[in-house]
This record gives sequence, C-alpha cells and structure tokens, in this order.
Amino acid sequence: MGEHTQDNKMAWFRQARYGIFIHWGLYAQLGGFWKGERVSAFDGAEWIMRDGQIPVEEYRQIAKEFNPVDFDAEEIVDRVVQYGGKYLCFTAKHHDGFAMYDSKVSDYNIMHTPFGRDVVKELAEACQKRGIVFCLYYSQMQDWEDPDGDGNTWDYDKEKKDFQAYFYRKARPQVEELLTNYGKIGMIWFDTPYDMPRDLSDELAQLVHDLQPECLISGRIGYGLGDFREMNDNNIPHNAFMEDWESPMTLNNTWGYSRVDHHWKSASQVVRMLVNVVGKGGNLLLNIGPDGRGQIPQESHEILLQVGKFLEKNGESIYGAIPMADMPYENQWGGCTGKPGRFYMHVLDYPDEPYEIRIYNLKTKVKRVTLLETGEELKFVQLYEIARDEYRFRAFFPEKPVNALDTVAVVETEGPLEYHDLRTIYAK
Ligand code: FHN
Repeated sequence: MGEHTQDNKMAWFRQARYGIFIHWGLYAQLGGFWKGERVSAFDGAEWIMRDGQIPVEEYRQIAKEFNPVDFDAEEIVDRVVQYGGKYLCFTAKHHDGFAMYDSKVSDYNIMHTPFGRDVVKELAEACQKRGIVFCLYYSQMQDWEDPDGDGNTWDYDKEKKDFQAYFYRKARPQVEELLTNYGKIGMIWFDTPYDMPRDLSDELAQLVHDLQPECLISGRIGYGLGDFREMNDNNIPHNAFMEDWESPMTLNNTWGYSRVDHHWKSASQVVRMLVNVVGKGGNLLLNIGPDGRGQIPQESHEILLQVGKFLEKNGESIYGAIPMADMPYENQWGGCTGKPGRFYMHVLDYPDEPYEIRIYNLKTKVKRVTLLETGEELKFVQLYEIARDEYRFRAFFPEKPVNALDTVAVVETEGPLEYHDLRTIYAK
C-alpha cells in the first residue's frame, strides 16, 4: 500500500467515473401503493412510509412478509459489470430505518423476515469476486422507525425526540457494524444530514476514519467532512468543477421501485449525462430500484445494457477521464472528456453534411484524430486566420455515426490544452 494521501484515497473513485446505486428495502414490496392506493409521487417511492404517514406498527408488518425470492447478488453484480459500472452503492439502511443486513444493534432487519438472508453480505462477496468497489448507503439522521430518529412525527412527538440517544443507540453502532463485518467498503454514502449536530457528524466521520481509513465519505455527511462533493439529486453543474464530485441520478423518477413509474431515460440520454458529468470532472452514480421480488426492472436492465455495450468499446473515453476545464459545454454536437495528451470528442448529435465539427481558438497542436471504436483516422485541419485573430480546428467525420449513442473521436495533442482566449473558445 502506497503513501496515505488524499490523492491515493481518491484514486479508485477518479478512475471509476461511473457507479450503480441500488435503492432496495421494504418499500420495494409496496412499489408506491399502500392499501391499494397510490401514495404521492412527490418524493421517490422509497418515501412511501413518510408520504403516506404509515404508522410504524403497520409498516413493520411488511417485514413479516418480505420474501424477495428472486434476489440473486451474483446476478446483480454480474449485471453491474455488464452495465460498465465500476462501483456499487447499496442502501444498507434507508430513511425507513430497516436494516438490509444482519444487525445485532436492532432487530428491525432483514434476518427477521421470511427471507432471512444478509443481502449486504451477499452483495459484498459478489462485488469482491468481480472487482467492483462495494459501497454502502446509510441514512444517519432520518430514521422513521426509531422514536428518536429524525423524520417520523406521525408516530412520535417531535418535542420528545432525543437525537443523541438515537445516534448512540442505533446509527453509530450500525455504521460500526457495517464497517467491521463486510470487508473493505469503498465509500459510505451518508444522506440528508439536515440539522444533525456538528459534534455527532464529526464523531461519525472519525469512526469511519478509525475503522477503515481508506473508505470515502460522501459529501452528505455535511459540514464539509466528506471526501467529495455530492451534487443535488439529478443535478449536473453548468461548468467543470475542479474538485472531486458525484451526481446521483435516477433512471426514471424514483429511487425505490415504483409499479407505475415508467418515465425511463433512454440509453442515449444516459450516455449524454455520463459525458456531461465526466467532462466536468465528476462521477455519475446511476440508480436501480429492484422490485419486491428482488429483480431489476426489465426496462432498467435493457437501458443499462445498451450503455454497457457503448462503454465496452468506448470506456477509454470515460474511465479515468479528467475534466475539460475550459471547453464549451454548450454546442451543437455533444461534449468532450479529457486525458493527458488527448481529448475525446463525443458526438451525440451527428452533424449534417459536410459532417464537420469545429472548435475555435484551441491553440494546442493536434497530432492525430481517430475514431475510438474503429481506429479510423479522420481528416482535420488547424488554421489561424490573421485578420480575425482566430484559431480554428476542423475535424471531418464519416457520413454515418459509428455508434448511434455517441461517436467518439480521439484527438491527440502536443502537450496540454491551451486556448487563444478563454472568452472566445466555442465549438460548433
Ligand atoms: O431522501 C433521499 C432519497 O430517498 C434518495 O435516497 C436520494 C439519493 O440521493 N437521497 C435523498 C434525497 O436527496
């Protein structure tokens, strides 16, 4: 193991660029419906307990029936590999307070269901076998089952809540279990810190550092204690953000499984998001919500498989890519991702005849332009127009896209990118 620096710690994250989020818990059994009625779709379907103000004693009954017989960790992680994801982040405990693992801290866990299997353990082992970085989501503040956890004001009196008691009784010891019993955890994904007291957040961060010094902490621990910035849900910044960051995204409009949400993003929208995020220096964490039987919805599967096929051939332009700090992010054809000594043009909207793409005021000399999938060399010209004091790079693409999702061209350059005048770089 090399020197323990922040750069070393972040290395896998910066290389990965694309991870798969899995929201799965008791709520998957309900799929957004309670007693035959659809519960508000304002929040994701994983919020059903809170949105439907379901009494804790009634919600608990789901655990008595929870038996997702189709759940197969090996198959799920095989799929993550096929999808091209490099890490998997699983909801060990979401806001409903139900632990999806064998917790000695609270009986409100998956071992006390007809299913009775430790899903976290099965996923951890399956990830380890396939070289997928295993990460865990843990809701540290909200817990709708615990009388002292944040959020449940329909069963419990807000005024009587003792958050500190909850923290020491449940949250802290559960995080300790998760970081002790499941091998190496790549990242612990805390969420909704709201007004969690600073000293307890500090203590939680310290606990993670003590138990697994290399485990990353998501920005949603709050108070800047995370190792990277977590963007808002389904949010991509407008410009490159020159720090470590991640955008968590849904594939439809919910995190937890919903029987009625069919608003799926297409594979081409996902690739577009990926290029957009990675070109600006971030990671995309894309969500799957398995159903009550433990199956990945077929629609998600098909979409993510297409993305995986794209990555199989074009992964070089995504994995380990670096931000294109000053590249124009709004142009007519797509976007760019970078690597030292080269950048990748991702042609998402293919140009019409004469199939030409221009980047203005890129000063760096271009050595070669090739298509990543086929190796075909593309013609290009670089010129400087004296009267307009303007540099022009023009690349000529073939008549037809080599990939309907994204035609990627590798632009090899002499040295790092330099621009004539940052105010005037644009692409068309
Ligand atoms: O409330 C949660 C939500 O259910 C989901 O887990 C997302 C994922 O980023 N985080 C919270 C909302 O931001």
